[in-house]
Amino acid sequence: MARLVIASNRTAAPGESTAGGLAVALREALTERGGGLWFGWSGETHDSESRGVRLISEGNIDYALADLSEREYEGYYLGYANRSLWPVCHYRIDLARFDDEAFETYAQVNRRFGGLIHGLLRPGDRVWVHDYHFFLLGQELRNAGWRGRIGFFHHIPFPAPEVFTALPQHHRLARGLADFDLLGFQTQRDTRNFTRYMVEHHGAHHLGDGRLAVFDRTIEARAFPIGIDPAEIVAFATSESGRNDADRLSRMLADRALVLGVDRMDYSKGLLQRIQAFGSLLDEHQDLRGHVTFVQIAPPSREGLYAYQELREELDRLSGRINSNYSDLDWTPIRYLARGYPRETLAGLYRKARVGLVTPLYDGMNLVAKEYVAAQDPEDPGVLVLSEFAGAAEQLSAALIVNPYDIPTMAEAIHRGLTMPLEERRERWQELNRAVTENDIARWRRDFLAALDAHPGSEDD
Ligand code: ADQ
Repeated sequence: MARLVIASNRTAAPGESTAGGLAVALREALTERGGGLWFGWSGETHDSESRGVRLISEGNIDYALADLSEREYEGYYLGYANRSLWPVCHYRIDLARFDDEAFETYAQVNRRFGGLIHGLLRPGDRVWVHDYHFFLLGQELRNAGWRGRIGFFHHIPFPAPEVFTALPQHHRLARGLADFDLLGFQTQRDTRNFTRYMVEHHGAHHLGDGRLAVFDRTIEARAFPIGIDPAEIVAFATSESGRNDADRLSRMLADRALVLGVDRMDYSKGLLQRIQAFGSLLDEHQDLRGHVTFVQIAPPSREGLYAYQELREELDRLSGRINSNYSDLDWTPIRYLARGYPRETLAGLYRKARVGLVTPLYDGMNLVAKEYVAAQDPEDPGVLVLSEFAGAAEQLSAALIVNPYDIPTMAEAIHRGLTMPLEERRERWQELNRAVTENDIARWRRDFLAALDAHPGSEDD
């Protein structure tokens, strides 16, 4: 079997704290293939432009880690990736900054990393590149002389062409993307957006079966919805530490129902609207006051960016206002915890929550929605309230689907979740759990890698 070589901005190398869904998924993909190589940024920055990679091995996985200079970190990571591409892909052109110098640094890092990876490749390797940090990595590998297959998976939304073209450098990005052989997206929605963009702006021709002829190349664009490992989440939720942490929370809640949100602190996650909806629930349903508690877990991320600092301040203000309106001697309506928790703890809390609120304004997939479903007690499951703009809504239609901008309707969905009869909760959960189990993480990586293996391929394969 061909060796798998993965490139993503961060890795799950020993000592890394990035234990999110993506890192777990990619580690499993490598382990299942009998090992392989995983390239990424080490997380270290230096004053000077340091070169080269550090190699570490763990089990059958070799990690190749490269540092960034301070200038690269500013321009590539904080700048173009997270101040231009992230907001545009999440339909927030208003928050995007377009800076040619940041783009040039982004392109330089893709070039430097492309050269480093190329030096590690062997004939016949399958290269799988991840996410918006590396739009130009396929092109740089081609420039360095690599003719083998390269796949790309886009974890975040691919917006409508009318939005993507706001990026002043979108032509260069498109040319770079066309050097991948297979491009994977989370949803049909994203695949359609990308295809329409390539057809309308770059004269791509449909060749059938998701294949496109563009820039003198044949590429394939398809949806591969990412999933989770449901058995692992069940094991976490029922583990001793998962149950202990849920019990600690239960003591604080007394007999009150729990409404739970778990997100990275990001403006795409709809946190302000969600808190407003909970406030509106308390405004409209006096009987719930004192009987329901909303816990929002949201560890800060990308704190070097102004938009994120501002969000944090607004969250503090808004939750503080609702709490000061409604708190009583023995009840605080909103508990907002700005920190991360171990996965066992999160799974234990998911299982405890009567309502799981996953209401992003836009999201590639959203693994929290799937983790919430997997963690439920089949005999007494909670209710998922899910944004129609999360990629997960394409598969999880048995959730209570809401428009996250529609605050009163979201408040009513929370109310419906809190009062839903057991039988309906069970029926909905069974359907949701089937979707989560059928589209699990193993299927995602197998389908993607099988499609990459089946691609007509390139001359050196
Ligand atoms: P994210 O935007 O990070 O990922 P999401 O998929 O919901 O969003 O979460 C990733 C992981 O982080 C989950 O496994 C979750 O358990 C964990 N996590 C979230 N909050 C946490 C907390 N407070 N403490 C500890 N862990 C926490 C991007 C895209 C998504 C896409 C994923 C995977 O934005 O749309 O689903 O990649 O492709």
